[in-house]
Order: sequence, then C-alpha cells, then structure tokens
Amino acid sequence: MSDSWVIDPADAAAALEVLRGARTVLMPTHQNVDADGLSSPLAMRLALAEYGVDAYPVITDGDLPSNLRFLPGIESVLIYGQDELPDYDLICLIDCADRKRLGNFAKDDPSRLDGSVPIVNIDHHKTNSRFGVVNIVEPEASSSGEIVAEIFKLWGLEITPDIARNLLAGIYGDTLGLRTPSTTPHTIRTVADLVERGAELEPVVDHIFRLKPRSTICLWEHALHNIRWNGPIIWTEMTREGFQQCGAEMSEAEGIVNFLSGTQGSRVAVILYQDEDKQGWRVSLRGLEKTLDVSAIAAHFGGGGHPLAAGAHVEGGEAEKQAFIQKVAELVAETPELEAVPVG
Ligand SMILES: [Mn+2]
Repeated sequence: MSDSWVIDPADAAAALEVLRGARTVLMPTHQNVDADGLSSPLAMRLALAEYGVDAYPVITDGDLPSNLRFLPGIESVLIYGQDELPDYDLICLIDCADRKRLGNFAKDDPSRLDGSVPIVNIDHHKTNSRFGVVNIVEPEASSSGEIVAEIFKLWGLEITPDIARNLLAGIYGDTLGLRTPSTTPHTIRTVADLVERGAELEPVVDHIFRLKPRSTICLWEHALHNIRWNGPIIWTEMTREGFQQCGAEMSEAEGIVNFLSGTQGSRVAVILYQDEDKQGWRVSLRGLEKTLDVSAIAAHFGGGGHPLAAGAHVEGGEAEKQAFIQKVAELVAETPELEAVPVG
C-alpha cells in the first residue's frame, strides 16, 4: 500500500485560475451518479462560491438518487431535462472518465463537450483520456473526493463543515466505508481531517450503506433470484419489469454487484441493467483479483473504469446479452489465475 500520488501544485493553481476566471461553471455528473460523482461537485460548488463564482452540479440522466438527498447543498443540483440550464462559460467535470457518459446532456448535443466551452477535468479513473484544458487525474486516488480535498488544501481553502460533509460522503461511497484496496493511509488521514472539520460519519453511513426503502429489498430479491454462473463469472440481470414491479429506481441496485463480487469461486461479478428503452444493457463489472483488470475487459466493449470496478454498455437484446457474457468469460479465462491462497 503506498501513497504514491501527488497533485502537481502547478496543476492545482491552473485549475483555480481557470475556475476563478469563469462567470458560471456547469458541472454535469456521470450517468447513474453515485455519492462520489455528486458530492465532489457539490463540494466544488461550495468552494467556488468563496471565490465569487457560481457553479451548478447537473444530473445528466434520470432523477436525483433518493439516498443522496442528505448531501448539503443538494437543492442547488439541477436535473437535466427538468430544470433550465444557466448560461455557462466553463464546464468542470469531476469523476467523469468519459465525456460520452454524460447521459442525455451529451446525447442531445455532443458539441457541448467538444471543447468549445473549456473543460476542467478532475478524476480518478485510470481510463480518463485527459480531455480538459486542465487535467487533474490521479488513478491511485480512492475517490474524486480525496483528490478534491487535496486540491482545496493546495488552494489554501478553508474547509467548512458542509464542504467536509460532501467530501466525506464521496470518499466513503467509493471506498465502501474505507474497505476497498484503493484505501490508503492518505485516504484515512483525509477522512480524519474531514471529521475534524465538522463532517459526521453517522449520516453518511446511514444514507449510503444502511437505510433502504422496501423497494430495494424487492429489487435485491429479483437480482439474487436471477443469478447464473458461466465458468469463473457470477452474473445477474435487472430487467425493466423488475424495477417496475418493485417501484425501485436505478440507484437502489448499486450495492448488488459489490455483494456478488465477494463470492468465493468466482473471479468476476457482472450485473446487467436493462436500458429504459429495452434496446441495450448497462453493465457493471467487479473483479476479485488484483491480477485481473476488469477495466481492460470493459474497454473491450467500449467502456472503462478501475482495475477492480468497471462498466460498459451493450447494445441489443437477449442474444447480444448472452454473447457478451460468453465473451467476458473467455476474456477472464485468458487471464491466468493466481495461485490459490489457503483459507484460514
Ligand atoms: Mn469516483
């Protein structure tokens, strides 16, 4: 375990210069936004307010996930397609590996992200292609929240309790409560600092990991009922009918793939979420071994992510879904297995 990443102070200064020079900053969030993807932009909005700059996080597809409504400043988040976008002169993407994965905001008008409006790019995904005028991409960082905390330190910014609460939610969300291999001494020190600055652990743990509506249990029942095996893969699917029958929203299915990924005897866990229009599947992949890079498997299908957690999209119906699973099983089988570690 190492704390090997360091932000170049010149990059942090350049980011501040560009952001301070803007009138209004738009911060579109990645599709199926999670705690890190929303709370890091919220923290940035609060920080930029200190410099007199208006910044707005935007949900780019669907609604605000219910479990993130506790985040401080959540009322400032715009919902694409429902709320009017302000007139913006800068885009700041935080936690977005790929400009294409910005939901309908990107789909409706790809020229929004072609660089004609400059982009500040802050991220921790290995597959990020550094598409901004300023890029702070640290693949070794546990979360965008951890990077943003470091940027604020370099800016000499006073961390208010609300900024701390947001950053803590991001770090806790992505590290599953400091449990992932990406969690380093630096991550834990950052969390300690944030708690000292007024962030509380309890609401974060409650809203992100513990409290759930009944519809979530219904959804998990569907997912567990549909589990299948294909060689080293454990996989399941979430159909539109499943979501409708349970009255559940997409974000309620988030923890299932992490739960499956701990299954002994499997090397990769896969979950397929059927698209609203039933024309394809969003896929989430989790690896169990550090020697196996699921982001490379995802990249094979045009996706990306982290070595142990990645995603992609598959067009088509039943046949394409089966072909996808088969191909993933083949790709996994091509990666040599680690020597078995004795249990106990
Ligand atoms: Mn993240």
